[in-house]
Amino acid sequence: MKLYATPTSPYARKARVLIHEKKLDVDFVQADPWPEDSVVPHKNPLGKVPVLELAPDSFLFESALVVHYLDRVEGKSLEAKDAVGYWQSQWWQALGNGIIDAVIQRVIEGRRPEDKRWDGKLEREAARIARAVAAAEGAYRGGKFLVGDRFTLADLVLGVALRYVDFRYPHDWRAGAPNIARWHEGITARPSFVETEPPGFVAPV
Ligand SMILES: N[C@@H](CCC(=O)N[C@@H](CS)C(=O)NCC(=O)O)C(=O)O
Repeated sequence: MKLYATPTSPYARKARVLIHEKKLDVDFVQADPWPEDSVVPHKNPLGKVPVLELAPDSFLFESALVVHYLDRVEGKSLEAKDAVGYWQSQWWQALGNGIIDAVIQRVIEGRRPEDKRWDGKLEREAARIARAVAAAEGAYRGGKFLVGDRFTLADLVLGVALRYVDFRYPHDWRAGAPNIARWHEGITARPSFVETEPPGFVAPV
C-alpha cells in the first residue's frame, strides 16, 4: 500500500501515526494537493490528502475512512473493544477531528491578503478550539490514556489535533488545560509521534 500525503497534513498524520503504531507496510509518497499539476485529483476526486492506494487504481480517501481501514486491515485494532469504550473513543475522535478542521479553517483564512481577511472567521474558529480544549480538560479522567488502559484511536486523534494547534496556531492552550497538557506530553513522546512531527517543528517546552 501507498499513502499519498504531505509531511505537514494533520489528516495524513493520523494515518502515519497509526501505520507506525501497527508497523504496517505502507510507503509514504509525498504528494502536494495544491499545485495545478498535482497527482492528487487523479487519485481522489476531491483533490485532498491523505489518499491510500490499496492496489493500482484503487484508492481510499477521507482520513477517518483511511484510519478505519488501516485499523482493521491487519494486526490488532487500536479501537476500544467494549461498547461504552468504543463510543467514548468516538467522542474523543470527533473532538480531535473538529479541532483539526478549525485550525485548518484559521490557516486558510489567515492566508488571504490582509484586506480580504475576515477577522470574525478567525475569532469563531479560535473560540471553537478554546471550547474543545476546555471540553477535553473537563472530560479527561486522568491516567496515561483517554479510554481504558491502552493507547487507542482516541489518544491518536486528539494527540495529533493538539499538536497541530501547536504547529499552526501556537498559543498557550496548556494554561487552561493542565491535565490534558500532561496527558498530551506523554502521548507525543511515543515514537510514532516523534517520527511524524512536521519538518522543522520545535515542540513548546
Ligand atoms: N476531510 C478530509 C480533509 C483533508 C484535507 O483537507 N487535507 C488538506 C491537507 S491538510 C488538503 O488536501 N487540502 C487541499 C485542498 O483543500 O485543496 C479528510 O479528513 O481527509
